[in-house]
Amino acid sequence: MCALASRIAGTFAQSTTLKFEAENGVLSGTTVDSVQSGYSGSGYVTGFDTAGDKITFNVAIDATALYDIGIHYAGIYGEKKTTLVLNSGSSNEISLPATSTWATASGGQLLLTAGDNVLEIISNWGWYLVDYITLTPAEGRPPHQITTELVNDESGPTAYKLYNYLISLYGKKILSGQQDLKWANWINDTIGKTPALLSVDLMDYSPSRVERQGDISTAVEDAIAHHEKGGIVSVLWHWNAPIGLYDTSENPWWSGFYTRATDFDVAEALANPSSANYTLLLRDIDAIAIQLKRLEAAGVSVLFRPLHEAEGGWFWWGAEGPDAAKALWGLVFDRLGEYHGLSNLIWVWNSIAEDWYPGDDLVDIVSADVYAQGHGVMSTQYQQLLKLGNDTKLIAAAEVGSAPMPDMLQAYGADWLWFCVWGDSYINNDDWNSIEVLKEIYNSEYVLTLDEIQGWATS
Ligand SMILES: [Ca+2]
Repeated sequence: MCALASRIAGTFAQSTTLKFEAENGVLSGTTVDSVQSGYSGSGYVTGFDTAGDKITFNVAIDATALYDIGIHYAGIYGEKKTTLVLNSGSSNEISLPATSTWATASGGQLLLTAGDNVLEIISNWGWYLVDYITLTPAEGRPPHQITTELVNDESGPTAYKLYNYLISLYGKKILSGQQDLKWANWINDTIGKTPALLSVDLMDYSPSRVERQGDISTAVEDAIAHHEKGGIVSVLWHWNAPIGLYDTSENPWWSGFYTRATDFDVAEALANPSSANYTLLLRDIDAIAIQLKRLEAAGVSVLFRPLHEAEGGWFWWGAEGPDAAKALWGLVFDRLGEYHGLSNLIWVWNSIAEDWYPGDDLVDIVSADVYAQGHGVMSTQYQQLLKLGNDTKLIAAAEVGSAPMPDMLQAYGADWLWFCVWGDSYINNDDWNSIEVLKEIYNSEYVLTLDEIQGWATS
């Protein structure tokens, strides 16, 4: 009875939300005010007008646990961002939407350790008011409910072999991944381990590049070589705009996947299926189909990630907003799946925002590209993707600057299925990934490398 009673008491204590008034924190470059009514306690903190202005909260915790962070704030000067830093470690950027009065923004989840913790709220965009923060022990998550069917009816045994293997790993391990064969080889030479997953770019198969530079890409050969070593292949496509490249010194033709480098209007092209520009979209998709068919013929299952980072708007396929991007996704999906009958593709979507999501029936895996230094677990993005796919879709960190630390991934329950570090100036740069840290990650039991996944395609 006694043990049970104490356990119930402990459970009760842990489920209590802890509240910390901003005005009781340690202020640096910030001040307490009370003009905006409706605040809690004796006031709120304002004056985030210079980089480094902050509030420091000293938080004592009984037992190490994951907490949901709430920030009670007023965004009366418009949409802002703040930076949340735990124990002088990795930082999280938190969105503070515009509000006319007090509201609560989610600060994501943080793993607080038993004893004293230091939480800092640092200016970032500045110009917001902070009333208090809350820390609530995170609730346990029900098991993932990953759908067993791929979205493309044409999907064959090759695609299912990979998909079923991925499902079997999800939540248990993370696949190491690297962009470009050159850098995968560099990891092997430097760390003594080879990434399980290789990502290649179909960029140089874009017809507007082939027109100018000829057939120079080796992406398909690289992918087949990795496949033949028992590896997993991911494919993205920096789709050079079909036409309308400015080709100036600031925006040369080879940067033609950027919005800034072309006047190609994807919304207009899609709205006019009889137009020359619509025909050029099909021409380009068909050119890519030829390459994907070579992979299909070689027995390669492809984690296919076209139209990546659409929501950023910096690539032309995202420049005209979510409706055009989703329509283009639908066109690529139908053309490659139904028209060309490709059976080896697993469709990887790469934007987080809900209004950009093509829908559960057009996406197999949801993913995000995250460029933040410090080997953080990208918990906020993981939680957003869980919600986006209603926890029925596998989740991948399709591009990262810094590889995530495996012990933290497990502590946070951030079940990214793979991480893939971008190439030159990220994987080989101490600011993003030191060799020492890469060795720790690549030698972790939680991280799968090429030697550890042998046989997945044949077993
Ligand atoms: Ca307050």
